[in-house]
Amino acid sequence: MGLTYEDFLDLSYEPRDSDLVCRFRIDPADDQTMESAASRVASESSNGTWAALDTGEDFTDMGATAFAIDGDEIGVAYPPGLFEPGNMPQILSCIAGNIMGMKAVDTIRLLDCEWPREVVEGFTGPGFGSSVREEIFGVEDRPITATVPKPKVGLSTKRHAEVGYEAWIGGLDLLKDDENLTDQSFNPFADRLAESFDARDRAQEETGEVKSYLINVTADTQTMLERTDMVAEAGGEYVMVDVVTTGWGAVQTVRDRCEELGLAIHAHRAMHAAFDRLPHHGVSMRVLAQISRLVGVDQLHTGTAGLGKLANEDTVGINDWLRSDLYGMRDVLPVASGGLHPGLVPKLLEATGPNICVQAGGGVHGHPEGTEAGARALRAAVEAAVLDEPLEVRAQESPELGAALEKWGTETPR
Ligand code: RUB
Ligand code: CA
Repeated sequence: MGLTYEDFLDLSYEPRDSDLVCRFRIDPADDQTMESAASRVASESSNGTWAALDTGEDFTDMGATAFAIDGDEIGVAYPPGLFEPGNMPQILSCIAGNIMGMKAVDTIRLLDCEWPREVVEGFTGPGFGSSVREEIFGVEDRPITATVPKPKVGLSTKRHAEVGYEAWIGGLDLLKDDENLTDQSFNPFADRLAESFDARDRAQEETGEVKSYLINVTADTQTMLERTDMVAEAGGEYVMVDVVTTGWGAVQTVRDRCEELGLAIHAHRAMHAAFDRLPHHGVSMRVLAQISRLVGVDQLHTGTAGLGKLANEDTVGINDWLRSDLYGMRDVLPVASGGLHPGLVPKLLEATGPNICVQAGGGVHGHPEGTEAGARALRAAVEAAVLDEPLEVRAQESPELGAALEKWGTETPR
């Protein structure tokens, strides 16, 4: 009758289709074997504890099973009844909760999940996904483009909106706030919202193209909802949320409000590296991306396939997962960002394909002739790359692209 660690290890178990299957990389503590550590992972992440327990008759077994050990990786299967439908924080309190600090392992990393239909169907998923390209911008054949004003924060509201205007008329689709810009006194949210949409309207009129703005609503949940309402009222198409720092439950709440208002969500992943940077511990970016899709963001930063300034885990594999079949759930548009400039665009699109958002900050505003020219250069690079036209050829008709190539070449920035 007693429930002990051994009850959670069964290497002959074959996961059922309805199980949530997780793959972990573990390094057992000195006094543990792979087997004993694996059984403790399955126990602590489901219904076990360190003491042997008498379970009694009215116990409904919600135990996980460590069913595979392969080198330093283990497989654990969870019965779907363990999870509250549609509650991402609760799921993570199981599969990425106490086990992350358990003494039985020196390190543990959640590498990958296979999400069964029963769990997936508890979530709404993205409202738009990569259809934002067509549904918002009417663009089918090329990546959409975005820029984030630099310096990162500190620009006045007026200057921020001017930079946006220059980027839009230079040919970019999206202006994006930086992750640490919200509602500071040098650039208050309400003023930025009003002035940026004014500038957006002018840019749309002048260019005849659809333009949009990713304004950062990140805050406590109640404030995020108020800001989301303000964005809808101002005629916006998107909100931007720092999904990791905000927390997944709050993202789910914002997602519901966005459904009512018809808004899309741009997910910035600031702080993801606290979970995914060390290869032996934490939660992989792959899993963070899976969570993002389930809770329903439409666009997510997934890195630059190694071309930019930041360390990236398997951008291409993650992007493939974001587009893969998931019981009819919409996909997520990957955003490539962080140290990009026009000269890197062909290599980027070779790695990722065109169904992405290409985002550059310094690689637009650092152009020798300023933001508008930088925007023209990035747009020209994107248009050439989708046609497989060499950038030097396109530069003959785009002096702005020529100047960008002269300044930055085609190399990763240091
Ligand atoms: C981009 C920038 C973004 C990063 C975040 O600016 O600072 O916050 O994209 O990284 P720049 P990631 O183009 O000047 O580097 O997209 O990898 O999450
Ligand atoms: Ca170190």
